[in-house]
Parts: sequence; C-alpha cells; structure tokens
Amino acid sequence: MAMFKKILVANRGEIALRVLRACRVMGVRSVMVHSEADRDAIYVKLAHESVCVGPSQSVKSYLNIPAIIAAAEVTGAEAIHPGYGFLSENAEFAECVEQSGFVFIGPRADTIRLMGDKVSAKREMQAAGVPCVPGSDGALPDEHEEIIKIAKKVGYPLIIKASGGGGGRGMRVVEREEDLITAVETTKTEAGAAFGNPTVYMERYLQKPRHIEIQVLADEHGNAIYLGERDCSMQRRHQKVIEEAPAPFITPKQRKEIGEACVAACKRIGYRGAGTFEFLYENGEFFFIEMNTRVQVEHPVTELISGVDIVQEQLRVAAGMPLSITQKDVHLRGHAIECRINAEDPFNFMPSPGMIEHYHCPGGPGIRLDTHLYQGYRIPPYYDSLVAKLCAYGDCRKQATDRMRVALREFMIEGIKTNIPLHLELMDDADFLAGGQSIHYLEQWLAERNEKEKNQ
Ligand code: MV4
Repeated sequence: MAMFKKILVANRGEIALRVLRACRVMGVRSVMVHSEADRDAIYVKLAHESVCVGPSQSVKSYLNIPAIIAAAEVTGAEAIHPGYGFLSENAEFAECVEQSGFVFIGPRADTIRLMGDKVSAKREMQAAGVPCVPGSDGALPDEHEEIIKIAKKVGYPLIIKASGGGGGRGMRVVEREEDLITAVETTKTEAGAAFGNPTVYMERYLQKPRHIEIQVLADEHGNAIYLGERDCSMQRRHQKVIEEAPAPFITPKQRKEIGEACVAACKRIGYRGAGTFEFLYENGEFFFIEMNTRVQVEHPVTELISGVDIVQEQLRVAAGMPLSITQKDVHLRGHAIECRINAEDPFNFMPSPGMIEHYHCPGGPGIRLDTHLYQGYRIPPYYDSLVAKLCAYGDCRKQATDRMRVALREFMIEGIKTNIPLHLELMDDADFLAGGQSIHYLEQWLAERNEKEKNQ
C-alpha cells in the first residue's frame, strides 16, 4: 500500500507531460515510452527514463502492446498510466498489463469491458438508479415485428445505437416507421464490421440536449466521490472544442442528486480510479448515455474548481491507497473554462502540423496552460491535432471568460495554424457568453458564419 517508485507513461503530448508532473510532485520516477516521431518531445527529456517503442504510426508504437509491456519489464516500472485515447480503454491491454505483473492505472479489465459494451453499461446504470434515456430494454431482437412494436412504445424520432460503439460511432437517427427496419439492419451490419459486434439498441432521440458529464473517483476501500459536472456541449463532429465547470444553470440540488446516483453506480460495479458518467441534459432532466473509464482531456476544469489533483488520485488508488479526500472535503468554487487549442485551420479544420517558429504562452491570475509545445518544436503529422489546453478560472463565469479572452490574445503560436481565432470569436459570442447552449450550437454557428463569409 505504498506509492509506486516508478511508473511507465504509455501516451504522448500534453497528457504525457501532465502525468509526468503528477509523478514529480509525488516523488515517483517516470519512464516515458515514445515513437520515433516524438524523440525530441519535452516530456521525453523531462522523464527519468525513456524507451522508443516503435515507428511514428500509432499502431506500431503507442498501440503496440508487446513493445510497451517489454519497456515496462526492462525499466522495472511497477505500473502503467495509459492517459486518454490510445490503449486507455482497451480491456485486453489492461488485462495484459496485470497478467504481466504490472498495475494498470485505471479500473479492472472487466469494468472496462462492462462499460465498453453500451447495452451492459446501461443495464448496470439502470439497476443503480442512474436515470437513462428511455428506450429498448437492452439489445433489439431480430424479428422486425418486435422491433416495430418497441419503436411504437419509444416514439419517434428515435436513435439506433451500436452496443460496441460510443463517442458518436455507430448510430442512426430514425424519424419515421417506414425507415426503421433499414436503419436497424444497416447499423447492425456496420457495427458488426466496425466493432465485431452487431448488437444494437434503441433510444428516444433527444433533439436539443446539452452534454453534461460527472467526474468521479473511487478507491479499493469502498470510497467513491463525485467532483461535480462539466458542460461539454460546445463540440463539432463529436470533437469537443470548449468545456467548462460547473455547467451553467445546474442547481446544487441537481448536482447532489446526479452525483450521488453516479457514486451509487461506482459502488455497485466496484469501480476503481477516475471515471466520467456522460449524460444528455434536456428540460431539466439527466439521461445517462455512456461511461468513460479513463482520465479525460477536460479534467483540468474540474481540478480548477475542486482543488483536487485527479491524476495524483489515480496514482494513489492504483497503488492501493485510499482517496486523499472524502465527499465532505469536496467544495466546488468558482468557474473554469477550457479551450482546446488544435493545430488546424480555425474554420475549415484541416490539420496544420509543422514547426513552431515563434512561441509565447499566456499567464496571469487564473490561467492554467497544459501543453508540451515550445519554440522550435515540430508538431508531427501522425497524431491528434490537440496541442494545448488553455484554461481560465474565475470567481464567476464572466471572470473566467474575460480572463480567457485576454489569455487567447497573448497566446502566440507561429509557423502553423491554430484554432485560437475560432476561440477568440466564441469568447465574444453573445449566445456562448449567455451559457447553456445545446450540442448543436457550434455546428449551427459555424454554418451561419460560413454563409456570411460567402455573401461578403
Ligand atoms: C444521443 C443523442 C440524442 N438522443 N442519444 C453522440 C455520441 C454518443 N456519446 C451519444 N451521442 C448522442 N446520443 C439520444 N438518445 C445525441 C447524441 C449526440 C451527441 C451527444 C453528445 C455530444 C455530442 C453529440 C453530437 C451529436 C449527437
């Protein structure tokens, strides 16, 4: 039950640096695995040790399970932190890590598997008293008459979702009964090919929801807590652009009710580590959609309003220690906003990798910057375009957005394109500043902006 002496970080970019920082604060030695493209990364230099696990393409390096396990073996690391993306929600990897004698910094493999299957996840949540979107009771049957009957009860519009999908993959909205069977059959075929599992389920389609998620932490001593919610509605094509905590207009009573339901679910499934319950929120009601069993990109906004270091808690829990805090110690205060800074064209979203010729980062009261960038760094073309997370904290949402606007203007990243101009426009958008927009707001805003450009 002592803290690890050495862990391996199986990720790259800003999250590799974030995990490294937690290790440094806790006196844990770090082994960084990296691809050939990431040799010169700052977090590779800052780590105690590093191991090249393969060529630039992710499949040959960051997704190369045998190479990563071998790196843990040769360096004598005790545990592996998977970050987000890559192998972070791969149950086979978690299992392989444990079977090789290392600790996977995350939940047990069977928990990842249970939550990765959306039908079984929803069944568990329902049993724990977490509110779910009304729909089919589990998987849809094969018989067309049965499917039509279920759809009549659910009502139109409805949505068909693949049990093996998630994050926007493998779903189809159905407006009318005459399109139902084709939609079900197509989604099944696609799901079989994409996820190796043709199982689909049905839900009422919520037309204008917000995306609100609850951050939880749980240890192996029966403790589980919630750290409030984040609003992630500002997204385009299932890529989040801005996140904030708390979610605008959520009352303390609502927060407590949904938070306690998530904690009950954690206890029911024996959850371990950091996790996120994703909800759609419409007309004052929460509806569970999916659970993420990893640390999330947007965890800093929760850290800012709670003062809890989520990555440090992940390491404690993985080492078998209890959480450092109980629910009574959680006091959410102020407001935090995160702008995801991507190396891409701000309005057509084409990736823009390359050399950072000039760099200056923002600072000042209430500013937090999570990034691995430096002047002279070359952003490789092989990976996700996220290169920095700029967060602003304030007493209230207005102070946070005011600080964000100033910080965005200070942030100088030259030599490549970034989406800073998009964020700057959004920080002056009256609807965004009002708060509480739906998941469709940004895409509509971009479409309207495009129209105006054309007509100029
Ligand atoms: C929905 C929905 C409306 N009604 N489910 C998309 C990603 C996956 N996590 C679930 N998704 C949705 N499920 C019902 N019953 C609308 C979406 C959705 C969405 C959800 C969250 C964030 C962005 C989204 C963008 C489009 C659709």
